[in-house]
Amino acid sequence: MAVILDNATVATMDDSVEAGGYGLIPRGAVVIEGDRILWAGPEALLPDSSLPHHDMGGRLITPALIDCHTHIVFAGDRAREFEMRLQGASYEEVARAGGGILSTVTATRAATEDDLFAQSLPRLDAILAGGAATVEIKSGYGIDIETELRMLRVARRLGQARDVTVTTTFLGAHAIPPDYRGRADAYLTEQAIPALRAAHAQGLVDAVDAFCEGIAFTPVQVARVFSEAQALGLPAKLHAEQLSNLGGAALAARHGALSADHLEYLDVDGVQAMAAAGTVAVILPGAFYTLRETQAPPIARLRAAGVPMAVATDCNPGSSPLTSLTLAMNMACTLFRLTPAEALLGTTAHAARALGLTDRGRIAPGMRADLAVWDATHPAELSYRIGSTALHHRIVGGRIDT
Ligand code: DI6
Ligand code: FE
Repeated sequence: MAVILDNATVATMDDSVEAGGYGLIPRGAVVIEGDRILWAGPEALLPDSSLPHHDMGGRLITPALIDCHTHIVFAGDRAREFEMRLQGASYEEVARAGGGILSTVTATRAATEDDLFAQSLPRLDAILAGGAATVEIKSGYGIDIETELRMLRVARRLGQARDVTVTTTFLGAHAIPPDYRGRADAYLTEQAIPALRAAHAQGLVDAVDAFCEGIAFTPVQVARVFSEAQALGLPAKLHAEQLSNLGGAALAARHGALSADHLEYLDVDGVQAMAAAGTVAVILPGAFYTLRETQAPPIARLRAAGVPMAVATDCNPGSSPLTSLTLAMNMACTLFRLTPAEALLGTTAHAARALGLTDRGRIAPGMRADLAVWDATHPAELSYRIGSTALHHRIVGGRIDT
């Protein structure tokens, strides 16, 4: 049975937003049936106003938010490393000294599946409490076959435990384990690629990512991982140009990747390659902020080239212990000069595209009825607030009051 959500301002994020708006309908209504949107438009034009109504109390309705880049499955924390960095150690120095990602690997390997689930669930809940209904979760703190599979099982379980779509990304090429130091290719051959094959065979993988960086994997090694992903029919993503420029974004674009993420050190060639391939630029201001990075991604160039930009939390224990998408949007505006409309597009329509999902991220007929209802009158308010959320409630798969 269809229902009407009325007495609302509706930010559809429809195609007109590419021209700078929100697809805003001031006295708007949305009609949903089952898990789909049937209709959205001005209240005065409702096709059948005899259907049951839910009064939204004049609130703002947007597509439910999408966090398209997280690492929320991990054990332990890295607060001590935060202290070390504040005393002058760089992220790379901590990593080269065996801390950083590898310290989370030690904690994650030691955790049971239930423990990992219990430690990760509050992070998922925090992201959902900020208005999200789709969350991508990466592996990459196991970096051995058994623990990578365990992380991905936990990610799938998280998706079943809450009203959310979880998509999983295999990130076996995240760091080189201590026993493979100086032998990254052997690690890929003996652990990462077999782990990817096994995880894929068990239905645990939706996409494949890698960390292309001086402290991680070279472009040639990343290309090996991408070839394997391609052989399995899985889309690629890449942590690229976060700390230095290795041409990772162009490599990702050549492999038809859904997205290249971080991009602080992206150059003009990388921008052009992404534009030509339609690769989404996922902007992660939480990591920029936490690492006190000073070089911002080339937002003006990306915008001018028409590269779609997404915004995500990058929630992880090292470089971005952030569970608020609206705070990520705020940082994207204040630190990187995205407009609030671009920031919201970045956590809705463009985030969907960064995950290869075509059924969400905008309010339009046929799309999933994943909506966020906000105590706000204008969508710029979502990017404007710091440290509080205006979320009133989420509607997930058409279920009201979740
Ligand atoms: N870049 C990041 O920002 C995260 N992973 C990556 O490749 C950080 C992961 C961590 O420090 O635990
Ligand atoms: Fe990341």
